[in-house]
Amino acid sequence: MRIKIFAVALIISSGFSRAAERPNILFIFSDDHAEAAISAYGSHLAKTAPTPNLDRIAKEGAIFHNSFCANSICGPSRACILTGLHSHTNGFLDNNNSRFDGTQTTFPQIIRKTGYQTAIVGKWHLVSNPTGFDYWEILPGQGAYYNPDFIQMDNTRKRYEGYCTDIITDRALEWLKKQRDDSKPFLLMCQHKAPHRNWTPAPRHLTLFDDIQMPEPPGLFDDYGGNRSKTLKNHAMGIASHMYWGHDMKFPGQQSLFPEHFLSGIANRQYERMNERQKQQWDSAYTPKNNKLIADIKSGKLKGKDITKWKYQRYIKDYLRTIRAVDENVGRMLKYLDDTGLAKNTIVIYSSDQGFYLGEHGWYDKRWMFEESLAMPFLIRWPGTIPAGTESETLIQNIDYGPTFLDIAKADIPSHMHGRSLLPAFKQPSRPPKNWRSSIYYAYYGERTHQVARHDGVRTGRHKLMFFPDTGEWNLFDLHKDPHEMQSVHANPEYASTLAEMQGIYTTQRNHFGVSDATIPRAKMQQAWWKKRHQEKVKAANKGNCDLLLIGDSITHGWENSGKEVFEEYYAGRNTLNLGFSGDRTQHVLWRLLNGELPPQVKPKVAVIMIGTNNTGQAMQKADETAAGIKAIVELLRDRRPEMKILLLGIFPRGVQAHDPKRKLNEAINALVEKLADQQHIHYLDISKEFLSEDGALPKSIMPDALHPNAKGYRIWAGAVEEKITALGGW
Ligand code: SGN
Ligand code: CA
Repeated sequence: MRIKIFAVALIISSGFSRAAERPNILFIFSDDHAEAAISAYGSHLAKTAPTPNLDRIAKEGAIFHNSFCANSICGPSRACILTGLHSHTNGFLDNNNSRFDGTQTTFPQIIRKTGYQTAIVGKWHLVSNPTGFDYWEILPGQGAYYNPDFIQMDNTRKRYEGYCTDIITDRALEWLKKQRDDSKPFLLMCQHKAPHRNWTPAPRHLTLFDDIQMPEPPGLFDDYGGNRSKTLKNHAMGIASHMYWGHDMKFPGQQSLFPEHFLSGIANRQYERMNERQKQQWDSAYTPKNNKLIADIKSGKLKGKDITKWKYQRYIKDYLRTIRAVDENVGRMLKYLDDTGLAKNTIVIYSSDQGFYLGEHGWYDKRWMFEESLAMPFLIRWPGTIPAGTESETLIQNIDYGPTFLDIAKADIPSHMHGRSLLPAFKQPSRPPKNWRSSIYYAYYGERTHQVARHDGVRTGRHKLMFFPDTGEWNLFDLHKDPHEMQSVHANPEYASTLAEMQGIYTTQRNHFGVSDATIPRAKMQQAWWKKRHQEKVKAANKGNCDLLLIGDSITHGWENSGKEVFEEYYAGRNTLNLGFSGDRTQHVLWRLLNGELPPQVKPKVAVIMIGTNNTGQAMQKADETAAGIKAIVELLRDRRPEMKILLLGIFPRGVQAHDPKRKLNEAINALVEKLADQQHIHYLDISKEFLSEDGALPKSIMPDALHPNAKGYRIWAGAVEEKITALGGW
């Protein structure tokens, strides 16, 4: 009986009692939907391709005109949303090599703990399976437009006959109808594949727009001059030169005609998935149009730039056709909310993982920090809170979504999150909230796909600064005078003070988020031994628990060599996992921890960390940057293992003499990281003195190369930390 009463009390004090007050959240999210393709944003396409259902969200709620992503590509944007963190901290930097570490704190996990029922349906694209959801059903990778497969919660796959956008909506509605627990508020993330490449329309939209010409965007024939980065012209995302006959232009089979205009090699894979009826509908829509193009080029009626214009029409119409299905399906969801009365207490948000080039700069795709792909649409309807017809200019970003949802759920926002709750921006949308940010930070980490050079930068209400590290170039844009970003004014003397000011903002933002080489997770897979060791460590970690975790570089690695005997004596009996890797810098440790060396079953009592001397030795990286790298490691461990004690060791002294510059640099790092200790979970110990002679020299008899301890050195080390480790681990 007593137990029962206790349980009821617990329910009342946690999520249950708040269920009624807390609104549901319907988050409708698409893939690559540019603002220009939502008529509420009022672009050149608004009249020819209206989106009435999306516009309805804006009309009954708010539209945000300065909404941006933090990294303009799929997986990374989604990871930013889930974690409230910039890419370098959530670890999902790019689509090619990243795997989302779902053991980190995400907003769905927290919101679920506070009593929300959570579900996600559709595109996920984060490699690992979703965590924090009561229900999920996701597309594998990019997913398919026709007759798509979905990964089920038991890891099996299920194929649904039909068109992807319709099916994702069906599945989301099905969940609402059959699985929703109406004693709880819900978070439903309905995430479309459309309008992602290869822009395959639904059967019912195959001839939509056939009888009209879509307006062309500014900059369709951009020449990449205007003092902009020389990397621009290396792109592989041009409408003129990088469209495939099959995949993009929807011609059947493998064409090889007119190779100066069309690439061959990738067929239309969606066609291959279609059933006979779908193929017939497809062929009857496309064949006449396709035949006409070939005839027109052959006869000389169409040549040069006109062919590019034709390609733009084919591209933009298919893209907008896929959006027509999105819009209709958003209409279905809104109708369901209306019909059931849920609309009143449900926040509806429409957004997309990033924007997209619809021919601006001659491009399709995204990645660049130029407006069209930096911008993320953001429409929100919140009856009773956001006045209908609100237009907001506040600078918002995808890292804000998580904190916002948590705030809506009346949950605490973890202090490590980079983003901020948008609630103040919703409540007083006419102007930016007090103390709001005046600039956003953006970073793209580079990938071979489409050959966009890595770059990062900041954007204020008026200016945009970009930095391209591979070429050392700065670009500066005045968005008021040059909204299409055709001219970089970084070298224009009239903008000298603006450049200096923007560079100051850039440095401040990077410092604020701790961005530098030391914090951007990095693998060393090109080194065979490192790759092998990493794989072995992942395997060892997956075998079972460990009680003592050692994290570091060659000095920690050395417990397996010069320190072996001492290790046997002190640590072998403590179920120890050694994650020391020769040559590693903070960024490599971060990568390893994010990529399998700390699986869920490893729950050490104590982690001993010593890292940073290679940031000094190999790069002479600034003390505050290396310290930020160490802090990032500590924060990652605090997030993943809140119960674990951390013993952070000051970096050992290096260099024979006390005044050795590298020694000094290590000391400066130590002075900064010492402050991380809270004496509760994080403890700091500097045992440098144990190694040094009275005059501060580092004796060869302990560290023969003035960097790595010998057996004697390892004995000194073990002796000096033993008391602390024993106390922390309760051994
Ligand atoms: C695929 C596309 C690219 C696109 C990336 C990233 N090629 O690789 O054009 O840039 O996805 O898109 S395709 O052959 O599959 O069409 S993202 O939305 O996942 O970021
Ligand atoms: Ca995308």
